Amino acid sequence: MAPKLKAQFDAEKVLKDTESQFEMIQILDEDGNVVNKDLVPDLSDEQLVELMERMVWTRILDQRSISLNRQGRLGFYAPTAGQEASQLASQYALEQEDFILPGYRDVPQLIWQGLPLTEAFLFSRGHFKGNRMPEGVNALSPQIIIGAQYVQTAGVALGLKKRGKQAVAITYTGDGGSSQGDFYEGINFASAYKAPAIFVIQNNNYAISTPRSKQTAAETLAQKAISVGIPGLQVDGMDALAVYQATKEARDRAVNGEGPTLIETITYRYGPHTMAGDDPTKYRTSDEDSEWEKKDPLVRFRKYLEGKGLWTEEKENEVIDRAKAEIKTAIKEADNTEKQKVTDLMENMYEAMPQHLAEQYEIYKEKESK
Ligand SMILES: Cc1ncc(C[n+]2csc(CCOP(=O)(O)OP(=O)(O)O)c2C)c(N)n1
Repeated sequence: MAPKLKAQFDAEKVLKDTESQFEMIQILDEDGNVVNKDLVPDLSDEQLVELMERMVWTRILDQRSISLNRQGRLGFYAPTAGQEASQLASQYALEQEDFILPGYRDVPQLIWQGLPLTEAFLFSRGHFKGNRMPEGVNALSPQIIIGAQYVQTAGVALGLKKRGKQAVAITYTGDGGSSQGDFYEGINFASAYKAPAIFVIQNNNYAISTPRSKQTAAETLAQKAISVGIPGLQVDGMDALAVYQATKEARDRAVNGEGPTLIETITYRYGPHTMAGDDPTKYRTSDEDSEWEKKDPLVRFRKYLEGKGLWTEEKENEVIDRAKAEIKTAIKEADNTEKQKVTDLMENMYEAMPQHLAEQYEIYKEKESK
């Protein structure tokens, strides 16, 4: 029997009306043409070039990291190619005093916020030195527990508010992460306290092998913001200008005391989920891959900059050579870093060690001194 409310309340219409508010925001189309003039961010030519340089540099880092991983010279690695606009244009909208709470794929944002590359490689190897942020880099280590960083971000953002800082906490999860309990708890808590937080969902269409279509019945992930009373934006995550502008506006709202924003970036990872062994050909078709490659963030931004006379092949090659040289130096430095000892692990885990570990600590200290 149809619900009695039906006559008064057209559930399908309410749903459709709601969802229609979350259409994907785009500024540059796939050919680098401006399709939304009113939204073009206020960035100087130098800033546009800098953002492109960072994307090119990071694409090279991804290629080299995959190869170093295959040679057994890196540890954990989650590929980033395809997600450069989503990751780097959002980071570009931040200030140095802002806090980043990244997921395991978000090492590039940390690097551009100031984490030295050597340390990023040490993080990949599980070394404690790769899990310590340098002075002046406000960030936590990449989170492995899916969604946990959303709850932590609500707390960090509330802390910033209570201390009267003009700063925000930004966090990233994936489409899979948006199904976790922590996701909802984080956005709800931050909204209730109007904490200066930016919650990014990088929707790269897959949570390992699980497609986005199996994740939720919701038409968009951005619309989840409605349930906690904050704005949600769905943005073309292959469009650096759109990602930058959305994050910039979210940051402005947050520091003005208007509370958090949820941003869903529509993106794609070209590589496997991680280098630990999943095979994307088992869950994606090559046609799907090529459709996304046409949307590539670097290709589109390059065309835009070339149209403005700001980018050349020569310039791109310079960045590629610089990236390769810097990566070579950093991996050597990582190789030359003293190996992690058991006592390092214990010292970095506890402020005050429990008695049974304190005893073991002495035993290891003795062994390591030989
Ligand atoms: C709480 C928790 N459950 C399960 C896992 C195992 N796991 C690691 S990555 C992953 C998929 C995450 O997908 P998504 O959030 O879409 O992020 P993406 O890796 O695509 O960026 C899962 C289930 C985990 N790390 N933490």
